[in-house]
Parts: sequence; structure tokens; C-alpha cells
Amino acid sequence: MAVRDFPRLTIRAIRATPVLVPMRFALGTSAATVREAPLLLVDLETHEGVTGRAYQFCYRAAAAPAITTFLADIVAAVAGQPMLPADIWARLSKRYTLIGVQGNVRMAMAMVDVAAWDALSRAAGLPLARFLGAEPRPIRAYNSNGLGLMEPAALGDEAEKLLEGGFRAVKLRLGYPTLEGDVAAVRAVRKRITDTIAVMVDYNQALTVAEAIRRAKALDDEGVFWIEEPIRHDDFAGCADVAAAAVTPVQIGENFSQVYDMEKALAARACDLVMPDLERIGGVSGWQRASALAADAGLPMSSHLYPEVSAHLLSATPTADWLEYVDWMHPLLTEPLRIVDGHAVPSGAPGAGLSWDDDAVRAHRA
Ligand code: SMN
Ligand code: MG
Repeated sequence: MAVRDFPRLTIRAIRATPVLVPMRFALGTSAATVREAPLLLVDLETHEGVTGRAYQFCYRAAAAPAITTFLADIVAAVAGQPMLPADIWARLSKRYTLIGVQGNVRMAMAMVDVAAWDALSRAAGLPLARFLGAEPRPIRAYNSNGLGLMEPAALGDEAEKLLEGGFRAVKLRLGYPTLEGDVAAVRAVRKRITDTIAVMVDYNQALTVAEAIRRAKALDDEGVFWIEEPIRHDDFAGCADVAAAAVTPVQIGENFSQVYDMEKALAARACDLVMPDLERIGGVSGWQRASALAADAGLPMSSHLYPEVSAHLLSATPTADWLEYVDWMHPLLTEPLRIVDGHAVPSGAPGAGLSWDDDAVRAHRA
């Protein structure tokens, strides 16, 4: 049998395109309400003609130009270099030691990492999951669109709509001024859907430790699947106290900054479940390290946003749990992620499942 080399690609240029996509369902968290998704699309071009793609949900539109500035600084350091993600990460980590591999710097680095893995798997002619050594497989998904803080009646209506298309799980944002408000919201959703539907709840760091313990204990009686980020994201000792007090599993991870944060969280027994964010954890390279940590600790690992790429990564994650589905990229992709029987189906095409619909991108340009 002929031995094929690891794809040899050389970085040429990076193109960044900011877009603004109206959300079909507003994201009303305890911290802020988001009605339009500020997204940044990246094309990582090579001398060989293969282009790697990645995107970033920027949270705020102002982050897009900031990340773009760092992407330009990154390309100055990696143009002409071989497409080797570990080497690129090491080179950039050194470059940004003084400012710190955090925030927008880390977002830009992670985008390059994701685009690099996309390019490599495209060049190998394999879907990303297979390139990482795993068969792409359907991953159970919850519909994370909508269900922000709002009136109970509106919550019930929206929950029903979100189950269209075969989902069997949804995520409800909590953090109302009172515990009674939280319970009313959960009941409003629960009343309108069958018992077999999972309802995850997300506080987006709204509570103090004492208040989180009080509310988590009350939610133990309300049929909630997990309680996400009840308190400040980096208070791992406090989170461990909440997790110990509640029967309902505590979920954290979207704010883990590289695997180092996750190591600290696991050492503190801060949570029962983990859900790293592809970009904050350090791209595909960071995700792989995180998935090994979760496997060693025996913790179920879910994804945060980036459903298209996460479907591939969860296929290759030993303790894969749930995929968080949002539809924000839907209008921009030639092949949007498919949900079948409540499961996300990783794309079968070479790469990470990202191909821009160029006309749609032009129409949504920010
Ligand atoms: C969330 C996602 C994206 C933006 C704000 C908040 C949320 C989640 O914490 O987990 O979906
Ligand atoms: Mg969350």
C-alpha cells in the first residue's frame, strides 16, 4: 500500500470577513440580550491552493475588528511556514507571551488553528473527524436558540417551536431577580413539553455562591437536566460547593481559557460536566487536549457553540455528551449542519464542515 504523507501545505495569507446575521430567536441571557450574531469568517490560504476555513462568534461587533487586527499580526509571523498546528501554536504563544494568550489574541490564534485543521483534512480528502482518527457519527444535540429571559407564556410557545425539527432537548436561560421567577420559567417550559424532553438551564454566572446553592437545591425538584455556570466562571472552589450541594449536575466550561483552566476546574472538582468552547479552549488542538483530560477524569464533555466543527470533534471525543446547536451560521453555509432525530450529523465532505455561500456572505457583510 502506498504511504501517503501528512498533507504538506504552506501558509500564504489570511482573509477575514465580518458579517452580521439576524438571529431567528433572540439570545436573552442574564448578562445581555443579543439579537444579531456578529460573526467573523476566516479563510486561511495556502500556496498549494487549499483554503482552510473557520469562524468566530464575536459576542460583540466591536470584537471583529480587534480580532482581525490580530489575524494580520499572526499572518506576519506564519506566512511561508508549514501548516503544522502544534508548531504554529507554539510560535504564536511565544509571540504573545507578554500581552498574554487571552481574550481576542487567543480567539485569533484559535481561529487559525481551526482553519489549519480544516485545510489539512481537506487536503487529505477526509472529513475532520476521520482525519482525527474517528468515524463521523450523529451526536445528540439540544436546541440552544432562544429561550432567553422573558414572560412565562412566551417561553412555552418558544419551547414548542424549538422542538420542531426533531430536537429532544432545549436550553433555558435563568437568572431572574428571584428564585420564584426561575422556577416559574422552568415550569412554563416543562408544562408545554413532554417529560422525555431534556431542559438544560444556564445562569451565565448570575448568582453568588450562597444564592446558587439555594436555587440549585430548589431546581432539584423541577426536572432540570443540568445547571450551567451558576456563579462567576473562574470561582472553581465556589462552583464545587454548588455542585456538592445540588443533585442536578453542574455544567461549566465555555469560559475555560486553554486547557490550563480546565485542569484547575477538574482539580477543584468544580463541576459534574464540562463544555469547552472551541475557540476559548484553543481550537482543534486545544479541544483534543481537553477531551483527553475529560476522558481521564471520566467527565461527560459537551460543546459550546460552533456546532458544525463540534460535531466532528465530539465524534472523536471519548466522553462525548451533548452538542449545543445554534442556527446562526445556517444562512452563510452551502451545507448547513443537519439535525436528524435530535442528532447533529457531521458533514461527510472533506474538512470541518464549513463552506461559505459567497452570495449570502456578501449580503450579510458588516
Ligand atoms: C451563551 C452563548 C453565546 C453567547 C452568550 C451566552 C450561553 C450558552 O452561555 O451556553 O449558550
Ligand atoms: Mg452557557
